[in-house]
Amino acid sequence: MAQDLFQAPDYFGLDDLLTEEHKLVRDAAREWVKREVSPIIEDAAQKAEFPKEIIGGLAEIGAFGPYIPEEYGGAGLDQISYGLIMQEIERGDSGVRSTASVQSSLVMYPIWKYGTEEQKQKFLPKLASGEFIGCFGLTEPDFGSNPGGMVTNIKDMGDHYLLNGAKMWISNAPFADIAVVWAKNEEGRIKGIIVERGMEGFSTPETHNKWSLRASATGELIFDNVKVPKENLMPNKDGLGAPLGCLDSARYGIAWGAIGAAMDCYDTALRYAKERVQFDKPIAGTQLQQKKLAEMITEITKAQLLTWRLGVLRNEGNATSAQISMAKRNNVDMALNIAREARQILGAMGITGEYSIMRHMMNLESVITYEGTHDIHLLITGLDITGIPAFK
Ligand code: TGC
Ligand code: FAD
Repeated sequence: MAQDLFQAPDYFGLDDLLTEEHKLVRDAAREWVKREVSPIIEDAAQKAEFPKEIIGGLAEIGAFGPYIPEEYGGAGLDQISYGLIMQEIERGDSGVRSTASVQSSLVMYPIWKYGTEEQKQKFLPKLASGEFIGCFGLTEPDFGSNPGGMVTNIKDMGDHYLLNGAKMWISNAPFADIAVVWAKNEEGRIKGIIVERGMEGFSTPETHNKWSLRASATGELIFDNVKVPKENLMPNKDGLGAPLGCLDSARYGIAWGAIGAAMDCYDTALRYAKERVQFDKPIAGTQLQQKKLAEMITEITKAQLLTWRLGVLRNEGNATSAQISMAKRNNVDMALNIAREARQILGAMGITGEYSIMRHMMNLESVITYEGTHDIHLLITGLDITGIPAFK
């Protein structure tokens, strides 16, 4: 990939809304991405490999459990710092941000919120340091947008649970040390249970041939009569609201992350358009390319403001799930549109790995689908404003 010359756009002076701590956290993440992610990410994506060598660095910049209390190994930061870290990581690559999102919001968050004190002590510090990597199993072959229909199940066998079923499309699965798995008990109630690599009957085959999120490892979770100790059940919340609560936190991080991908595409396209001469002048001097660039910075700015406000609401504990859905949906769609337009500005160069745009564009096709599809988030807004569910 060409040298990383990224300069973050801030058209409405959003930095003035950030504290010194926010800026320090963001700048540390930004520098780390430039130094450790940009030089290797194109190669990792081409090879379809998650670059495990960056796990320690992710932990060091606080990307694993940014808002988890320090007593459990987390960074103890607020929600805006969490968002800014996700923005900077996804500026590098959505697949790397996925690993951080899953670890923080889909593995550490449920253990912190729904787990026992023993589970928190056993798992959270190791997850925060990157010694353990986790994954989150909700989606099943026949239940994607409708996870409430899941068939994966646990049976109480007295001294342990017997777990059967399968999950698919699971980020981090192929190398995860633990999996937070959602399964129904005999009464049909959804429970969260921690499954550890090495348990007999538990396997994690990798999903190959992805054209998207290639630097993230995706796989299945297969449970064939897995004996899970009773102490691995998370007792403090059940029902579909338990996994959906984790998704609120992850979707919030994605809303920020998508801005990072959009900023990188815009910044790359702006620089290229100023340098690329056709018909004896830079293409940035043509009305058509200016229209694209001007619309990009307008959309990025709107998303930045929306998301900063959402962060304030999250810090106050007042953000609703529907507000998070709106931000996730808007920002990912915005980023994908910008990636498509930016790629055109680069002409043929835009399809190469010399520039990050095509990789962002392909990654965002997953981001617009996972953690609730573009359609599902629209229906969540529809339900919120009308009071009538239109899913079924
Ligand atoms: P519904 O009847 O509406 O709700 C069931 C229960 O859940 C509660 N609830 C929520 N709780 C917390 N946060 C939310 N966002 C919540 N939304 C709903 C609700 O109050 C109710 O509670 P209770 O106590 O009454 O039982 O459920 P439904 O079956 O009609 O489905 C609603 C729907 C479609 C919105 C939901 O199922 C949904 O969001 N579907 C999308 C599935 C999804 O997002 N899957 C993501 C899988 S994980 C993933 O993609 C990770 S990618 C990670 C990466 O690599 O970055
Ligand atoms: P479906 O639910 O089959 O949807 C297909 C289409 O139908 C979509 O366009 C959808 O919007 C539309 N649709 C569905 N229902 C309705 C409706 N009621 N009204 C109108 N339209 C509807 N899951 C995990 O649990 N953990 C993970 O770590 C994870 N990581 C992922 C990583 C990647 C790279 C990808 C691609 C997915 C990942 N997922 C993960 C799964 C992801 O959450 C699901 O793919 C997503 O929720 C959609 O489910 P589905 O693919 O089965 O699509």
